[in-house]
Amino acid sequence: MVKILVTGFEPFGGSNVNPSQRLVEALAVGGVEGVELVRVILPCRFEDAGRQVAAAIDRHRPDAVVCFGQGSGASMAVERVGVNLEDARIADNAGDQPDGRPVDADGAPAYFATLPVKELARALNAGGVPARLSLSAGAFVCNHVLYSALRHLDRRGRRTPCGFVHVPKLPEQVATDDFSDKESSMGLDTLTLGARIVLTVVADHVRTQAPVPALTATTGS
Ligand code: PCA
Repeated sequence: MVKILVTGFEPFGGSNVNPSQRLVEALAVGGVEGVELVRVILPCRFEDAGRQVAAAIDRHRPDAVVCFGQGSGASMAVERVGVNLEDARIADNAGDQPDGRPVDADGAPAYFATLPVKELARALNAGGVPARLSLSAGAFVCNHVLYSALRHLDRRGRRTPCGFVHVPKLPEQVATDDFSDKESSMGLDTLTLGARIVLTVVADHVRTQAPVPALTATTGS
């Protein structure tokens, strides 16, 4: 079994639901073949979210880390980079609204996600789930979590694949009681299918990266 830490976020920005939380919960039903899931819902708060993902990494020592969060747009967005920047258009759930603050004053400017990002976007599209690559996870709490997780693994000297996927809103989040055109959305079934595809590809990636144990032990004689 490949152990994967999967995270989603609590609702934020006045919504009472977050698609990333819903899809992480939906994964529990039936699980993912060959994968031991460790599921964690993170707070949408700069002060806690990064620390909680780092603590979960230390506690569970996963083979891979896949974080999901609510984005905008019509596609799942596989993020390529986490940046050392917090710059928020809205306040987080603790009322914190940083204006150009670093995630870590002593940290590197950015980290690349270490998941097979192109393979993930390809597999999602091939599986019928609209997906794209994204060059930046923004500068809100999702980016904070991506940067914090990658920095933590780097500091611990671990090569654990780690990355982030932004997902569209749920249909019920964009439906309004007027007759205007609506924002893009993705239903929970498609979101959950997408998450399963992501985790299956990541688990295969871990299996092929894992060092093959020696068939015979050397005696040193
Ligand atoms: N999306 C926000 C934070 C929590 C979430 O689900 C973001 O894109 O930063």
